[in-house]
Amino acid sequence: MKLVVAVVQDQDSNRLAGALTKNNFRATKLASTGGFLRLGNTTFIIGTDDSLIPSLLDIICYNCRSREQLVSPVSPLGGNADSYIPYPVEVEVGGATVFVLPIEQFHHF
Ligand code: 2BA
Repeated sequence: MKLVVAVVQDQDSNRLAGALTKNNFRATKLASTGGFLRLGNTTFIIGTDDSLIPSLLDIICYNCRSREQLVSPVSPLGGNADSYIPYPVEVEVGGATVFVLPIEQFHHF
């Protein structure tokens, strides 16, 4: 058995949750925040059999799009302004960041 942790953009979370339910995957949705952009995103935790990992990854990949996001750099108050970029910078975010972890034990009481 594996634990899949998938960080996705909020815009894709309902679509992905629906697709997971439709395909009989059990999932928990957590509200999360990206460390870099400091924007809300959604983290899914999904426990499933090893044999189902490829189809789960297909579902995540199909339902999560990558998007351009503008980052406004914070001004360096009292700091060195030499390296400060005074305009928003575009970064590409997602589709999804996915970790697949082994599960030592699973209990469902
Ligand atoms: P954020 O940390 O807010 O990152 C959003 C996007 O900003 C990233 O998209 C990436 O394109 C860019 N980015 C992040 N850190 C950067 C840095 N140090 N320098 C330059 N650009 C940077 P994604 O890579 O698609 O990541 C989307 C979200 O997935 C992240 O949001 C974070 O919440 C999660 N994530 C990504 N990699 C992770 C990791 N290794 N561990 C835990 N969470 C991760």
